[in-house]
Amino acid sequence: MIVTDTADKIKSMEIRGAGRIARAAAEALRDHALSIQPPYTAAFQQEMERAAAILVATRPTAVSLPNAVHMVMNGIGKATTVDEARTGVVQRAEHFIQSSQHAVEKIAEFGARHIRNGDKILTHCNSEVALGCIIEAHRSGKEIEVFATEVRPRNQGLITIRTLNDAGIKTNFIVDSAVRSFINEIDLVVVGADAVTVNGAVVNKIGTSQVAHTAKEARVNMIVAAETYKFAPKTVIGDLITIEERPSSEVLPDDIAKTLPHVRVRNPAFDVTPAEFIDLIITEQGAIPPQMAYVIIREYLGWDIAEFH
Ligand code: RI2
Repeated sequence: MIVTDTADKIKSMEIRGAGRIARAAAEALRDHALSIQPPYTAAFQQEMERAAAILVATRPTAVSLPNAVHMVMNGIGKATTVDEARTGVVQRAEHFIQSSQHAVEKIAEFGARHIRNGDKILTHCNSEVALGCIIEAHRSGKEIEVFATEVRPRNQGLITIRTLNDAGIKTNFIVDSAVRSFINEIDLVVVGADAVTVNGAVVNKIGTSQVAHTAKEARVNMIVAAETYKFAPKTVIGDLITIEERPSSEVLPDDIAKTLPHVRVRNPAFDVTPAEFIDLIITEQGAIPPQMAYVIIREYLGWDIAEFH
């Protein structure tokens, strides 16, 4: 079944990156809506809610995932027939996928303008929007050089350096712990986001906050590329972002771990960078200071506080 298949791929990180998992979930809901034949609207809704719950449960941190699912499920609205409900879901899913792709392009365009000719840019992890900004700057003729971290334990830095290499961008590949050694060569840090909270804190791949601290100490600006659907509506009512802790085997092979009974491997996949470490967040609606996250949540995500009760 398409939903469990997509859910498994998101869980195993075969599909990864906050934007990509959101689009994959929208696609899975659309295809599921088209494949089921429930006898009445309530049964359709129930089955779609079951599928939505499976998708949302895959990875807890990237808020793009529940935001996308919420937007698609809103398509059922007040439908009175199964056909109407199905059409609503399909239309919302298509709309989300298209507007997500459009947002990635817009952010690349805006973000590239923050990159100057001759800049050396540091990026951490593999973010399609952060890379979009860097590649667009290169395409527009700016001579730039990138430092990309390895990103233990899943080594997403490898995907980043392949993409940069394919784009013909001069790139340095460094281990995560070498950031401080190179920070004085860096002009700008550009990263993505899995979630942005109402106070402008950015949740992103583990190590991002260390990069941010290092950059601040060296007076290097850090910008975050994040579509509006990466902003977390429920942080307005006090919800916290759950930081996913992934299997210990990603850090230390099980055969070694079992010889070390007193050692517990910790593997949080994300960390939190407070707003004061971030110069700007670039969204498809333009750049905002992180402290303005609330405006994005209220104006662009369309969440009504009443929905939370
Ligand atoms: P885009 C990724 O999470 C990284 O933390 C990356 O910075 C973030 O999602 C945003 O990625 P993971 O799936 O949406 O690698 O910008 O755990 O591609």
